[in-house]
Amino acid sequence: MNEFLRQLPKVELHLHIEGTLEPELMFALAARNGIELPYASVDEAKAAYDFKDLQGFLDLYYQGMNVLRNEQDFYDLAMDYFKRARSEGVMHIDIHFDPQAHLQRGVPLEVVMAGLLRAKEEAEASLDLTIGMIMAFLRDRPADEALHVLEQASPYWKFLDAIGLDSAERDHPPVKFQALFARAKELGLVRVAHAGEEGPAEYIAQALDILEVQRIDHGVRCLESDDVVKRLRDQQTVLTVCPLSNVSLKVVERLSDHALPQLLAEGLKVTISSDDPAYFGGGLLENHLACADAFGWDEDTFRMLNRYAIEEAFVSEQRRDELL
Ligand code: ES4
Ligand code: ZN
Repeated sequence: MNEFLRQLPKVELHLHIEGTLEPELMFALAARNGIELPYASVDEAKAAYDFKDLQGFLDLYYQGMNVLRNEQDFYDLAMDYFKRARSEGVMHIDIHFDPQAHLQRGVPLEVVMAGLLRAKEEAEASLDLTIGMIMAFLRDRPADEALHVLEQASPYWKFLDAIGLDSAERDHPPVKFQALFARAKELGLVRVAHAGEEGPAEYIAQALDILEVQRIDHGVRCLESDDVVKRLRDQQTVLTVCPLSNVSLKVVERLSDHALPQLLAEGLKVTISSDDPAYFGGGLLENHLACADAFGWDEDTFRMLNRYAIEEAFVSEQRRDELL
């Protein structure tokens, strides 16, 4: 099974590029940029990645990305991950990135976009890997700031496949971003949103009804509402479920307790992703291996999950045919 999963051409729909920052690169960039880290060593950083909940993780995630200052830093971050993912058999990644988290620190949008787009272009030219771009907005920041950033991003609209919604979910319901998502729709951008990770099933319903999203990121708490499950099944809305993330952030205690088998049994269009691999114990291959171990899935199940991901990925028709 391990060899099968390594070889299986895999597609990842839910990945935060800032969450791929391995401690080794964090230290290298800190040295390059003259930044002091709150950790004495790589091991000390890794030891700190023991999270109580989503907020506990987000605190370290925003602190970690403080080493990203220059265009080359964003390029190195992304290119390092693209190479690692490719070596694990990943063929396509839709990446989320968080402009507000960088703007807030005084890093201009142009710096972020130039680095990420250069890495995307080079990976697509040299690695047989394709990359989709999801500009994500921070739900724990004001809605008008998000709208302003989307307008400021006008030179880059043509490079975006979608907008997303992430960060602290509790008390930040999708409805807060109704105007942002309406504007994205007007611009012809696809919409996705994190919902039902720590927030209630009601937030999934809001994301579908009010934000008109094409995918739900996470969505595991849909099982708390028969009505929401029915809607997700009827519309075959993709859920990008992140097994190791859910364990790390205590959404579930153990992977063997995870609702993934139940989500599949409900007839939902489930896919597997890694979310923030540098913080949650591994990339897409590790997530597959952990699922094989916890659920005993057969090869056909993994083939089906990756087919779902390919069907939903932000790729050209030609690339989709290649991958299917
Ligand atoms: C995130 Cl796991 C998770 N949830 C919400 N927002 C995020 N940003 C980065 N990782
Ligand atoms: Zn996420």
